This record gives sequence, C-alpha cells and structure tokens, in this order.
Amino acid sequence: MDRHGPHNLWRGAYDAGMKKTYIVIPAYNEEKKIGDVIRGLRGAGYGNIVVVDDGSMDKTARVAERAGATVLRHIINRGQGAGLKTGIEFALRECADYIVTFDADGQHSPSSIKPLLAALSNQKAEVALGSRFLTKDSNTPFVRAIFLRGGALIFRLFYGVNLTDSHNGLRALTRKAANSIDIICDDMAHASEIVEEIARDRLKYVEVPVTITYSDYSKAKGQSTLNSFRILWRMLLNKLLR
Ligand SMILES: Nc1nc2c(ncn2[C@@H]2O[C@H](COP(=O)(O)OP(=O)(O)O)[C@@H](O)[C@H]2O)c(=O)[nH]1
Ligand SMILES: [Mg+2]
Repeated sequence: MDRHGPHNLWRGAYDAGMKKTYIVIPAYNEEKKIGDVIRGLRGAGYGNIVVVDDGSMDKTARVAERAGATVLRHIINRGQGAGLKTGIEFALRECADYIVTFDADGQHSPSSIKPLLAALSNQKAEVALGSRFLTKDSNTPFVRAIFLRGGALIFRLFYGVNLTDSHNGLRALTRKAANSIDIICDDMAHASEIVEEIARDRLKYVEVPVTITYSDYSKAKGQSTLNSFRILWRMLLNKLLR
C-alpha cells in the first residue's frame, strides 16, 4: 500500500459534537464518477476523505487525489472488503471518532451521512447501517431486492440481528465498533462479517433510511445477480457448516 494526497490540507468540518469523522471509499475503476463523489462530499463539509484504490486499471487514484482525497493504493485488486479494511485501519490511525463507509460509484448521497452520524450520537449506537428499504421511493431492481431481503432474513434467523437491508455500503461506525470489527473476507462478503461482529460483541446497532440511486452506470458496473447469489449462498454455508 502506498499513500498520497493532501489529507492534511483541509480538515473538513462535520460537527457531530466536534467528533472527527472520516469517510472511507473503496474504489475499483471508478475514474468516471469518483471526482464528483469527492467534490459532493467536500461540498457537504466532509474533509477527511480516504479513497482506497484497489489496483484500478484506470485513473481512479489520480482523479481522487486531484479532487482532494487521501488516496491509499493496493498494487493488485483484492476486493471491496480488503479496501474497506485498509481505509478503516488508516482512519483509526488518524484518530477518527466516527468512520463512514461510502461507495465511489455515485449511488450514495452525502446528505445521508448526517442522519447516520446523528443515530450514533443521539441513540448511543455503535453502528448505524443504511437501509434502502426504509425509504418510500426505493427504486431497487426487483431481483436485487429479493437477494438483499433474503440476506436480511438470514441475519435475523442465524444472528438475531434485525435488519431490512443486508448489503448496504453506506454505514457509520464509532471508533469502538471499527476497532472490534475485523474484516477478514477480502471480497463482498464483508457485510455479513460486520453483522457477525455486531452479534458477537453485542454492539448496539440502528438502521437509518438512505436513498441508493440506481443509474445505468451503477447497474452496468455493479454486482451481478450471479454474484449476489454467491454471496447469499456463502452466508448460508458459512453458518450451516460451522
Ligand atoms: N476496493 C475495492 N472496491 C471495489 C471493488 N469492486 C467494487 N468496489 C467498490 O465498492 C463499491 C460498491 O461496488 P459495486 O460493484 O457498485 O457494488 P453494488 O453497488 O453492491 O452493486 C464501489 O465504490 C466500487 O468501486 C474491488 O474489487 N475493490
Ligand atoms: Mg454500486
């Protein structure tokens, strides 16, 4: 991993009781969107933005750096879970109080962050998880919705964690939660690891309505139905074979 970027130049000013908030963005081949995503976050007042460029073959790192993020790089592509782990470890070393995970492809909105952080501070939660199914205007494609709901059912049955959305990359963690959540799976299965840790360490969690935007870009580039099926299947096998 190497590290570039002007992360010390502009410490942004989200004031959740003067807590230091870091936004961690795992990114893979997102040169088309990452610049706007970072500018949107900075415009909303978030200055501590860490992009983990996971061996992208395009200009993701350069575009992110120019837009004002700190960029960490994996020299090979390891997967979204590995990207999150690298970014979270960095934010902890920088003494973050709160860590928000955010996607690089424009599906997440900066305006969702404030309610997530408010849930941590007002409800004394350790983990605030975004849910696309708590908003009225969810435009989630039908098949994707079935897999996400299926995942949530598995979490409820096997871990006793009650969620409506099982794989939402938009979430906020306190420092304590980020320290205790150990992401081992490099790939997309990290969402179930987070839920396992919530159950094991009895971390207080809340779900917060967030809007996930589906564009032609995000649908073409995002996870396939086959991959959603694989993740769901692995969640079941992990639990049943243990
Ligand atoms: N670090 C890393 N990030 C990835 C990888 N694949 C996707 N991402 C990022 O993870 C986020 C969500 O990925 P995406 O494929 O859009 O998943 P979906 O929204 O669930 O369909 C985006 O910010 C991607 O750029 C990867 O291999 N490594
Ligand atoms: Mg996406």
